[in-house]
Amino acid sequence: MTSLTNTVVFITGASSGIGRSCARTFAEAGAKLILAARRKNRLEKLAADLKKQFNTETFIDELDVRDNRAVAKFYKNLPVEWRNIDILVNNAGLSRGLDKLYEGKFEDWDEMIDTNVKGLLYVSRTVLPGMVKRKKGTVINIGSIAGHDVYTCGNVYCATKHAVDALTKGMRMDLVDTPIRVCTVDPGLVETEFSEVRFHGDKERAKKTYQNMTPLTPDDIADAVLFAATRPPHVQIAELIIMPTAQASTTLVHRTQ
Ligand code: NDP
Ligand code: 8X3
Repeated sequence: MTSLTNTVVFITGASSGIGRSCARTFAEAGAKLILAARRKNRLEKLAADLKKQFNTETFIDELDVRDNRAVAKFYKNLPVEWRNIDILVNNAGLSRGLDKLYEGKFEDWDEMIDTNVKGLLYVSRTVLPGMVKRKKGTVINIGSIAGHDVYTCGNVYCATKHAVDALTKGMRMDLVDTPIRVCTVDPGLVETEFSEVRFHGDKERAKKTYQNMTPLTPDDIADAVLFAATRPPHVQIAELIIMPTAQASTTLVHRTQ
């Protein structure tokens, strides 16, 4: 495993779920962390915990990845010693609603497209030029099995994750003449706040997503992200698809009852 000492890792959506687990996993491996999300209070708590547990250096700030000006400002405000980002984890993302397309809500569609597709683009467009200039860097996009498959009422969310898959492939092509590596980690069911967000805060409905089966934990995904990030420089992990053992596709989940 490549050492992560003095490595700067930028994780979007670090206030919860997979992003927060990635922060902890990279902190334990000795990296320095730039953590962004809209809920800054959560980032402050996480940074304090990581300092205490692993003596991790962090730079945290509030960021809404949907706002391209805010993304540019976030980067511009980074102290100079934090600008040389070695690893970018494009994790910020969400689903909203589970409706038939002809009954979908415009605001749900806008939020998913603006976050999962445009947010990932804005952050990548901001960070990649520095990586290209320094001839060093790894980008890890958090896609989904929903980027390979479509399920009933998943229409727009699945479309955004198909877009992440296409953008990952496009990035890899555009960077093939550089040492920069581009990877996508594509999980199936992971128990996080994802379903609660999808169902607009309906905790009972969210819980049912993971009922009578063992879902992945966010740490399972963070492990895979760390693995991809720590291969020797000539090894590019292009894609990792990870599902719970009880899941075979977006539509086939074995439940014990
Ligand atoms: P969580 O809801 O637990 O975490 C989502 C994170 O994204 C939060 O930290 C949230 O922070 C952040 N986020 C959302 N919108 C924005 C925004 N506009 N700007 C900045 N940050 C934002 O869900 P997960 O951890 O599960 O989701 C992480 C990624 O994993 C997503 O891309 C999701 O699509 C993907 N994924 C999840 C799966 C699952 O089953 N859970 C499976 C496959 C993929 P805040 O609200 O503070 O801004
Ligand atoms: C989240 C996984 O199957 O709920 O991306 O769409 S799924």
